[in-house]
This record gives sequence, C-alpha cells and structure tokens, in this order.
Amino acid sequence: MDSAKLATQLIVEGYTVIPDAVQGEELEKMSDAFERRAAELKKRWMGWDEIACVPELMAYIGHPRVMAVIDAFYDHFGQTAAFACCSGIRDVYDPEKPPGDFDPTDLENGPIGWHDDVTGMKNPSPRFLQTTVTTLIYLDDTFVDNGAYCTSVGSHHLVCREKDGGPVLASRTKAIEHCELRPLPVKAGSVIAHRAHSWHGVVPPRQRRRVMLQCFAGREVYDIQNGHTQVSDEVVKLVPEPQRKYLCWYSK
Ligand SMILES: O=C(O)CCC(=O)C(=O)O
Repeated sequence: MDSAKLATQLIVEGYTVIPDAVQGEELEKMSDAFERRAAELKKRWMGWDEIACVPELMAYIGHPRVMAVIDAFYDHFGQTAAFACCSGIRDVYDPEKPPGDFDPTDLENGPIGWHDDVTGMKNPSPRFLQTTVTTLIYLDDTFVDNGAYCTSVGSHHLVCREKDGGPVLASRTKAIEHCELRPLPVKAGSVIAHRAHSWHGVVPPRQRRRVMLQCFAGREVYDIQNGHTQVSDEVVKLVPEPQRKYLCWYSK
C-alpha cells in the first residue's frame, strides 16, 4: 500500500480507498463483535454509546493501516490528525424492504441518496471542515449493483465561499451533473476515506452491509467545532496504547 499516493488522491479527488485495511482474524473479531452486540441490543444500527464498551470495535479507533494514509493527508496541510467523532456502526440492509431494480449505468438519477454530510451539521465551521475526513470500514463486500459507496469525484472543491460564518454548499446540479460519478465497490475489511463536502451516496444494498464510521479533524482546528465524540476514561483503555495519541481530548 502506497500511503502517500492514497493521501494524494484524498487531497485531489476528495476520496480514497484503503484496500484490506483490516484482515483475517482481526476482521472476523470485528464482525463477530457486531453480531454479538446487535443480538444483545436487538438492532443493527448502533450509536457510539452502544458500541463504546466493545473492545474489538474500539481496537479499530486510530487503526495503524488507516492512519498511515490519514497522517500523510494531515501532514500535507501542516496539521496533526485527531479522532473527532464516531457515529457508530450499522447494517443498512433491511430484508423487509428489498430494493427494486437498479441501473448501475445511471448513478445520476438512481436512488443513491447523494448528499454532503455537512448538510446535517449544526453550525459548520469552514476552517474546521477544510481538513475534516470521514472514514468508513466495510465488514462486508460491496458491488457496483449492490451496496457500493459512490463518490462525486472532486466535489469537495465546490465549497470555496462562506456566508454568515458558514460554508456555501454546492448545488446538486454542480455536484452530481457536473462531476464524474464513480462507484467504489470494496472487499470486506477495506476502508473508504472522504473529505468533508465530498458528495456521496450508496447503491441500495440487497444483502448484509455493515459499516463503521470514524471521522478525523486537524488537532490544530479541533476546538473550533463543537459536538465531537467524547471518549471516557474507561473507553480509552480499550483503544490500543499506540493509537491513543489520536484521542485529542485524552492526550491534552
Ligand atoms: O454507508 C456508506 O457507504 C455511506 C454512508 C453515508 O453516506 C453517510 O454516513 O453519510
């Protein structure tokens, strides 16, 4: 894996794929932990507070194979990576609602749910978001016609103005009609990283599709934005020692 090359793609195109970031026994442990916790809670969409007690999932926070790329990304901007938030882990496939026909050649008009994550943020800070990165680890294979994450290549560049202290988001026309739309099918254990404002969506899945989210920010701008995931002393102990340096609040 050429981390510098993947980080460059993340800088320029707004996304990158880290193949096989977690493999073998480690991946099996994460997968088993998901099923165990989902069975306990009787749900397959779990938030941070519901998974923060699961050692196999906390061991993935600041995972070295992911951070090799993320560190190279932050180094480019003269910043240091900090864990900012984890919204949890989920299986978005609902067997009760199987999707209809899907045409993989028409990503523009298909039911992809194209969006910029920032739309859902309270008081988004442009300076904070400039270097914010979201990572998604897939515990199941995804395919171009079944569950693939899709990106609008380079769409993060479209946010270049501010109004009233917030970013001026791209229109759907610019992000979806004017940019190249690219499906990114992955093998289980792979990670997709994308920059804030990078428009993305998902091909409707027809089978189990489990994904865990983990976002990073520059430590230098971490305090500009509110709402980061708070990692308790108990949870810190579940994160392997060399990875704790990414827990900004903890390392202060
Ligand atoms: O599940 C995925 O691949 C993408 C999830 C997503 O679009 C999001 O969390 O904003």
